[in-house]
Amino acid sequence: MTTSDNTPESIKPASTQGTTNAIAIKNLKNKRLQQPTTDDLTHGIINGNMTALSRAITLVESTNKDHQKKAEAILNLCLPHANRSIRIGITGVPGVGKSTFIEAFGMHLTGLGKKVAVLAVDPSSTLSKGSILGDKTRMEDLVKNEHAYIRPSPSGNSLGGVARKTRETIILCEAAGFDTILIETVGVGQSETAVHSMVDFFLLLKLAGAGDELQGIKRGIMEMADAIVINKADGDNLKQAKNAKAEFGRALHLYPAKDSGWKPKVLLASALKKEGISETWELINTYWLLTKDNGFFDSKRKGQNKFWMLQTIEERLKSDFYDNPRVKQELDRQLSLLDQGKTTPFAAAEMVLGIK
Ligand SMILES: Nc1nc2c(ncn2[C@@H]2O[C@H](COP(=O)(O)OP(=O)(O)OP(=O)(O)O)[C@@H](O)[C@H]2O)c(=O)[nH]1
Ligand SMILES: [Mg+2]
Repeated sequence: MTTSDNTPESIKPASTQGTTNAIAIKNLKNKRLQQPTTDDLTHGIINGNMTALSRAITLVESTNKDHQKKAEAILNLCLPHANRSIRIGITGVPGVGKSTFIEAFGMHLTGLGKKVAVLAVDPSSTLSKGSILGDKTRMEDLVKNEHAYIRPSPSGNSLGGVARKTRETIILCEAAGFDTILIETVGVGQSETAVHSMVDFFLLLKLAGAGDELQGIKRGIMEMADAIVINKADGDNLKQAKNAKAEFGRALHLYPAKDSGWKPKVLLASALKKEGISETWELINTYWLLTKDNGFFDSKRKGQNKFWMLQTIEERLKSDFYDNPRVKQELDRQLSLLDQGKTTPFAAAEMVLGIK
């Protein structure tokens, strides 16, 4: 069908209608005009505007190159306003009560006048695009609290990528005035190591009565913990929880002393009954005072910055290398030669690495 026929304007397909087109273009232009600039977003964040914060985090999470550039600019401008916070990692197996605990803990903190941001590093979201904080239902009050900000975990194809996004999101939240950052992760895999390298204090939630194997907790995670909170210490479970507290206390004594000069502690809590919540905060405060005083707090953050810089370089080198079309081609060729027994893994690797 041509557009030079005599069909009345009103029944022509939308794409050929002059007036509709003009309106569409105008709308598009308006929409572009409405897109805030990086300066707008930065200004908004620093003034505590939650919409600006959410938009900037969306840019951080985007894989679009333009968005990433914008995100970088915003991060640079926000950096001088960040850092004034305490970052707390909370880990534990599924069902231990992390979300319930964060709800109670977050409400307690906002009650003390704190501004609380809740983020997550969720290894499962890299596969299923799901989200650890999908269950916002467990944070009913905190979700509605104007001094709290809850952001579901970003998705991505590598834990490194997801962790980087979370780290950058921490900076944005701090610039927006959040002074307490809670980062939730499931304590069953690699993610808690990533979270450990971005927090000041690492809290492990455990259950009484379930063996370590059953709880899927590796010894390494116990060693990383600055505190172990035995949750669900209520009802029939209380006696068992008290026993577990004594047992974990003894176990922690066996670990080597930490550089922080801090001796990890064990506490009992019932997130459901909101017990042990204020005690947990007091404990973290004691840690903060100690490590601020002995210089560990600041030196740990500096160490983490170096770690993330090197991590970023590594990630970039790897992705640049594998994205190179000539590398892809040579890789395929060498894999097939290897398959046919015509080369060795080392010779094949050398050939691929030799691509410039
Ligand atoms: N009795 C008791 N139940 C609790 C307590 N804390 C949490 N629960 C219950 O335990 C279940 C799991 O709690 P969640 O807060 O969703 O646990 P989670 O660790 O966030 O779980 P995932 O998000 O799946 O990793 C829920 O049914 C809670 O009501 C507690 O202190 N006492
Ligand atoms: Mg949860």
